[in-house]
Amino acid sequence: MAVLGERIASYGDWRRDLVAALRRYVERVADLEPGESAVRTKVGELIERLATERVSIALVAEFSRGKSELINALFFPDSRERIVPSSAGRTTMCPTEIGYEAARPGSIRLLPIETRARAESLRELRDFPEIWEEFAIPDGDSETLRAAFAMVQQTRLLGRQDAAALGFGGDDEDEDFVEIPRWRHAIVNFNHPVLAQGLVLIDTPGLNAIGAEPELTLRLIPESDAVVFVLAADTGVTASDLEVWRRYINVHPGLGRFVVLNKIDGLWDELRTQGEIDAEIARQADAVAAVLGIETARVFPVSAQKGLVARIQGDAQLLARSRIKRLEAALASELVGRQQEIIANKILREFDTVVAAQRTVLAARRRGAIEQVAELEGLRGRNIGRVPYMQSRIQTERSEFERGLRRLHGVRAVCSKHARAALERLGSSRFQGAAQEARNQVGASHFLPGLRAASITLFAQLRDDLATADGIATEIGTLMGAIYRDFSQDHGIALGLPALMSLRRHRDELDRIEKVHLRHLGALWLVSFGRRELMQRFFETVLSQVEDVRRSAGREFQSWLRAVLGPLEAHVREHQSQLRRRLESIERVVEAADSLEERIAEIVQLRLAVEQKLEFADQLAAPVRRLLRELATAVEAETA
Ligand SMILES: Nc1nc2c(ncn2[C@@H]2O[C@H](COP(=O)(O)OP(=O)(O)O)[C@@H](O)[C@H]2O)c(=O)[nH]1
Ligand SMILES: [Mg+2]
Repeated sequence: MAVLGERIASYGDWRRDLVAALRRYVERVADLEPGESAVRTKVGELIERLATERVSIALVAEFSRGKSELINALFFPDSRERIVPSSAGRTTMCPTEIGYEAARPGSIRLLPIETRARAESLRELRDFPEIWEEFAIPDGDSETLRAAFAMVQQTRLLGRQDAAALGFGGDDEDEDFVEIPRWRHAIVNFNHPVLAQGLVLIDTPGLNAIGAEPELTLRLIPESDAVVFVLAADTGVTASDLEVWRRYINVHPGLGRFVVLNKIDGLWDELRTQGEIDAEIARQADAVAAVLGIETARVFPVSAQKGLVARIQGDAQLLARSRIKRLEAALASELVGRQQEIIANKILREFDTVVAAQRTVLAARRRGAIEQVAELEGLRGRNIGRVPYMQSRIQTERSEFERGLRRLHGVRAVCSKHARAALERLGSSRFQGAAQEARNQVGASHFLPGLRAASITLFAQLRDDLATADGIATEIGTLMGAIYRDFSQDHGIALGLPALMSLRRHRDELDRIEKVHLRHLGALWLVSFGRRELMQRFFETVLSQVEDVRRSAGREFQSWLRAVLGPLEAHVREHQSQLRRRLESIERVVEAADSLEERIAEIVQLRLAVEQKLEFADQLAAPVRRLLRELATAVEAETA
């Protein structure tokens, strides 16, 4: 298998192993009370995240630059034939997602172009299976698969007016009819090893067929993990290539971008030396980098076609000349490697936090047992005279603790009130209200400034909500931090201070969406001549994206809140029951219900049991930690 395929496969294997290790962890964690249900919930979330993890690559270019051939060469060389049809002319007419979800049968799903007239965004339309046309693709049936791809090429003729209503302007102003794509979006679900590991490819059509599809600019491209922009050596950077670059790629600066200069085999000239050819390729790569305003190192000259042929025929020399491996290595380490590193770090952090919280409760129980044994040992040799003193000391401790608890409950009530206010700010109903208002404004507005104003108001409100929630989080963090400190000083409950939370990331994301949106708005206004349904559809996409940011901010806030308020609760209960046990022990010894030595032995036993649990906790977490840490070092080694 190709390097990239192997890398994706090993990432998939790693995720599967990790999920298995986490499942084993959850199965046995019941033996580890306390706080076991919190652990269970958290680990369940982690498993869910790993299972739905995907690596997506969008290929963007004008038609005929070789996107489809590149997909074949990079991802399907083992199939020994072209999986994605590649030919001269406009082949891909609509954005096509190629991936594999095991939960559904192999198929192609096609969304008719007429759905562009509907108000819902593409994201929402995914939830209406009845409006998609679906054709089965049996496993391993590449014949049917090819037929499915042929459907993606279908077009239809539409009157100029109707075409314009769907966002397509014709090339030739004199024609009465315009040829437009038949489908708006295609999803291919095909059982192939690399796809089954979670790779999703997004093949996009050239500029003409894209028309005014907001989803591509606002979602498909920015939400993919990397974008591969394909140019061809024989055409250089044309005006429309540049348009694609500016409109669809260069607006997303944070994106992992790879620029491919394809078809370098056209420069292989028998009458020239290899040195001359290499110099020519280097010169072209420099020129591309200069025009696009990127570093030459980001330009990958390749021959997709020769790369595919070389792989199929096992021709090592041709493979080297195709230079496909350098592109692959970059994608493997920068894209898959980085993705894996990010996910490993995130999961390690969350797993450790939840496991550590449980561990500190056990450690407190162990310390309590040790102290209690020391206390009882003080009663040896009929030192009964000390009993009233000890009893009153524990009573004092207890009432001090009760005071602390009352303070904790007070602070918690304040925090809860604050938290409710923040969650209300980040809540769905407030957002829906604002969205509806903006929709009405957009619907009523016939002019670009009106649209712009509605958007700006909506973004400003949400930004303000996020800032307010951030402020509230800081306040809660400060209040709880003080309580944590008090409990650790006064009652020896050693807990790490709660982590701070910031919705900075969400605010940045919002800024990014707004920028792209406002920039796109002007361009869209020009091509659609202010057609209301187009503007509305565009706006719906923006809304659904903003809604995602809001939802994610709300979830983040809530899970942070649980992390801040939760652990102390478990410790408080633990501490309370320890105080009660200490008093009980002394009383029972005084009443001679138990002999002192028996009681001491019992508590030593208890301590041993807790120590076993601590050991077991570490053992249980070890396989999960190993998988996560192993990876961190592997990634470091690779980039070194
Ligand atoms: N010489 C040469 N031709 C290529 C190469 N890659 C693709 N092509 C040809 O360019 C045309 C368009 O390729 P295709 O993959 O369909 O382009 P797409 O429209 O970007 O998907 C086809 O005729 C391919 O055979 C290459 O590396 N070298
Ligand atoms: Mg194609």
